[in-house]
Amino acid sequence: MLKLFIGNKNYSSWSMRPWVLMRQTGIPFEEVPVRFDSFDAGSQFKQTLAGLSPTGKVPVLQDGELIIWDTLAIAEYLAEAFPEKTLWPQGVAARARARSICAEMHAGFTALRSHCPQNIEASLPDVGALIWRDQPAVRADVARLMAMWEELLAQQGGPLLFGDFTIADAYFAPVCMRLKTYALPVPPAVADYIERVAALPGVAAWLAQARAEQDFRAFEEPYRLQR
Ligand SMILES: N[C@@H](CCC(=O)N[C@@H](CS)C(=O)NCC(=O)O)C(=O)O
Repeated sequence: MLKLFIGNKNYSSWSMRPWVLMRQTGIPFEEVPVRFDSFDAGSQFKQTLAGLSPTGKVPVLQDGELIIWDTLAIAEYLAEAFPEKTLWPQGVAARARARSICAEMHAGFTALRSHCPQNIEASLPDVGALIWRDQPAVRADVARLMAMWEELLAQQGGPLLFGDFTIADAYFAPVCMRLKTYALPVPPAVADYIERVAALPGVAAWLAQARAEQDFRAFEEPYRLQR
């Protein structure tokens, strides 16, 4: 049985991607939660991952003796291991496009990621309004996302970025949730896409479990003193 090591569901956007991918597509796996205490070398989190992940980060996928770390590598491994699940879109051009936007997400959108950390159970519209007013780099990240999603939804005809659910939607599911948490402005077609993503059974299951965690970690919450 595949084992997926993940962080707190409320906070860990990288963990959310492969978990949603596997849950939504019915790939069986055992989940191993590794609670965030801190990311210091002596933390329980780092000690649990020592000897498992060379980066000391989650997610990590274990398939027998094989360890796969880093979200993109995990997604590619799953796509190869479960070809019948068509995790990437069908068609060479669509696949190349999907890989491009996942790689763009993997390496980019740093302003959005740092100013609007994942916090599924929170609603922070006032914080979002200040960030929107004061952070041009966040506005630029969101503008790029809107252009990307609007173009894909128009070209592919929806309901998801490449029609049916693919790795690309798993990749952007945490971004959808950030846009909701911080109530950042999005055009109607994108707002509808965000709601469709949030309603996917695999995403909805993650959101419900994230809300049930009720585990306040101050170092993950720059904008709140308590839940
Ligand atoms: N590029 C990595 C990033 C993983 C990552 O940053 N995970 C965070 C949790 S969301 C983590 O484990 N952080 C611990 C640390 O920074 O020491 C991936 O795609 O898996």
